[in-house]
Amino acid sequence: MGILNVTPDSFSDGGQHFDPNAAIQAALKMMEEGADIIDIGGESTRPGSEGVTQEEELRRVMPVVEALAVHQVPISIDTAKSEVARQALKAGAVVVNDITSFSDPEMPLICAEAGCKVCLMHIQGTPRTMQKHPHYENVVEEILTFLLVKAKEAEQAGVKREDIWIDPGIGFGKTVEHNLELLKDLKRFVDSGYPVLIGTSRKSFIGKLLAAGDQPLPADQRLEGTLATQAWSQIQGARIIRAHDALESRRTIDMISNLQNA
Ligand code: 9MG
Repeated sequence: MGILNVTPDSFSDGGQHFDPNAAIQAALKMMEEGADIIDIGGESTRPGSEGVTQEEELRRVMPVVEALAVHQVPISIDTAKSEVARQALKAGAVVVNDITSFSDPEMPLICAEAGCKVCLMHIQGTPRTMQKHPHYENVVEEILTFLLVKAKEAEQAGVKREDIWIDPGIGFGKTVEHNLELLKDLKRFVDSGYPVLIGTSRKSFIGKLLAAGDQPLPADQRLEGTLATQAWSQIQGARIIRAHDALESRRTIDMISNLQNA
């Protein structure tokens, strides 16, 4: 899943694709490089970021969704707003990536009616507050239980079981140790039977773990760390890898698949 942030301020590529034409070209390039689907987001989820209005989010994403639909690109809409999801689905999106797991009460029905895939992600707090003091008694148990409850709710609203993906939400209200525990025990999520999506690309825990001295590794130097976490996740059974660097991630995934199938 190639990442396309149509925002002025996302954490590692903010502003790069803010112009719709640049965004469309970037998405087409990721498809050429091996992405299977493009995740389009118009609201930054960077730690500390503020939300945007529905109007602004629609203004950012819809021209890109519409253009990519014409190019037959499989589109995931990264939004927590049901109206943004509704319009994107109408324009051709096939996945709703909701980092709040249906905080908008209209979202389940809209997804059920559209018959789209849905990614339910765990977040503690909101992007503005999530990294203040993340706390869990047992991070793996709590997040797995949360996701299973949300998946049941989605099914009760009419989303088909096979259309539900789950995602522990690496970096969303988690310390470095929480992220490592979740990745180490990823099989627990895979064993639920729901396809698992994992998003580690360029995230700050990689920068912190690979820090040079007391300076975290900057986002543009986190590729190797990212690919290591993606390979690990694939080996544990994750099915969807959310990535900025489509070419490098595709090659890593294909190499692991070759080894798995040998
Ligand atoms: C939007 N977004 C940013 N990081 C993400 C992650 O790890 N998972 C999902 N589903 N969405 C994410």
